[in-house]
Amino acid sequence: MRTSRRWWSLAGIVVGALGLAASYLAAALLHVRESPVVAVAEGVTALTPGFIAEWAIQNLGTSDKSALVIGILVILGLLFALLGVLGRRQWWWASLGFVVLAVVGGVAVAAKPGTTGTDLVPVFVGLFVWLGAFALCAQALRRWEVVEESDDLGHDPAHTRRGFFVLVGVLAAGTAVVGGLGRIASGAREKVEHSRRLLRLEKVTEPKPPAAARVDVPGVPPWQTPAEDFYLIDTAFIKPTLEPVEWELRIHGMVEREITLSYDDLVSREITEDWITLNCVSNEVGGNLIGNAWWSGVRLAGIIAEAGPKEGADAVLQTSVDGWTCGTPLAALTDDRNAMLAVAMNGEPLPVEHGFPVRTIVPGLYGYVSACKWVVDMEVTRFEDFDAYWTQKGWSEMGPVKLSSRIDVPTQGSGVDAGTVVVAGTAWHQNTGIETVEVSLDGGAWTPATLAEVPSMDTWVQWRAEVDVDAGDHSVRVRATNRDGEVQTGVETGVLPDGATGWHTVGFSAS
Ligand SMILES: Nc1nc2c(c(=O)[nH]1)N[C@H]1C(S)=C(S)[C@@H](COP(=O)(O)O)O[C@H]1N2
Ligand SMILES: [Mo]
Repeated sequence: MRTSRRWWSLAGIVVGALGLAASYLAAALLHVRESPVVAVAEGVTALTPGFIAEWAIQNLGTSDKSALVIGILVILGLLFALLGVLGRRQWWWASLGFVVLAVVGGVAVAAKPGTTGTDLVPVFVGLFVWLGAFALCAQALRRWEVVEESDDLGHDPAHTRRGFFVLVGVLAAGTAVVGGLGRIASGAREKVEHSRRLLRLEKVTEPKPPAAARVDVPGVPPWQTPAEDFYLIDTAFIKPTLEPVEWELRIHGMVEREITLSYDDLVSREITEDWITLNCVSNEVGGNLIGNAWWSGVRLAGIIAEAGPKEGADAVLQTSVDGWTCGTPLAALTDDRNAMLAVAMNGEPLPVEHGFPVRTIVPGLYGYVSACKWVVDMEVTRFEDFDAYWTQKGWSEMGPVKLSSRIDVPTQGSGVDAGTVVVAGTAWHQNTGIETVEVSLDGGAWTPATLAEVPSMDTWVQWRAEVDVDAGDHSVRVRATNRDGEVQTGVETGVLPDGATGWHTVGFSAS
């Protein structure tokens, strides 16, 4: 005897709901803009003929969107029940059905502009849960069937039946918990995004990237990096959601006077603004863990002077609200470079993932020793007295940015027309500045590139050069010289412990 359809469809529904909840939680935690169900809803809207959409808006008013999501959930519920029943014949029919649903969700997510691989993670999480949980249910139901069929008195049918219901109960409870967590995670995020939108930072000005800072070569990234394209590196699985009214920075340790700053205290101070390029120590030669933005904030030199560092202090141990730490040389925060507590990036309050409401920015230091996001604590101390997050994992205590350069055009492995080829890219040595950039074709003589004009020594510098090539395979490499006359080393080292070195080399072929 087969276990009844009813129980298989129940299994389908429970498993389906759990997968949706898991995917919702994953989307909330990863701050994916398009959770799969919402993406499907939007896809349906986009594909809906205008008159139907119009009808929905007229009749359902502003609740048309939730009506659509609810409608999709109801349809999904029916589909899940159907998949459960299909699974009764062949378990893999159900699995195939779940895969098809995941593909629909994945396509809807991928169809949205600007999606990245991360946006698809919730789809995979959901599918993984569907397949795993359905396999468990199918196994429990089969065991029940086998026991009912056999006359073996050693097995108690009531017992195996209970096994299935316990499993269903556990999965349903799991759905409630996972869905609730997703609700909390997305709620906190929505709340902080809302506060962020409402913030008016009156003294913060719009970025005006100088036209002369660009070389006009297609394929070279913009000189000003838009916030949404700015590389993201942190250890936070769940990005902290810190309201400006909750934010407080305590400056203590080896100081004459402890200081505690509120957000209002901070933004009522004099604002400093600057173009500063930030990069990661883990950036490989030629890599893209680097970006340039217009940062607005308050200079740390003044704030630290108010606290009055004591004799012997040489470091500031910074801690973020989620417990990440970094050790910054005290001198870099108090000398005349524009080290700041930044509140805005490219003229807007910091994006949540870039440290809202306040982060540190220090020109000339890699992010891991300076650019603390969601910063809430600064202890003036000595390097010998602490280990920070990355230094205890083998990275160097000091992290000054290394003189570097990168070729963006032509790209590795590309094909170009023989003759004159434009080579272009960027070079950087924040807090020192770039003096010259040179390229070398096929290991030949170094020839100077033309540099675009930058407003300060703290940003990357775009450059372009021309080389003449015959048909065939070629390679071009780049090196920079800084304003102190130091020439970028060609010695190749990896990113550990204090940043990669070597000349970026690109192979291309001309025909
Ligand atoms: N709170 C916190 N701040 C942090 C990090 C982190 O993991 N947690 N990573 C640092 C590193 S290694 C870098 S390179 C920069 C990256 O800043 P971004 O993500 O805004 O580009 O942030 C720094 N600040
Ligand atoms: Mo980094």
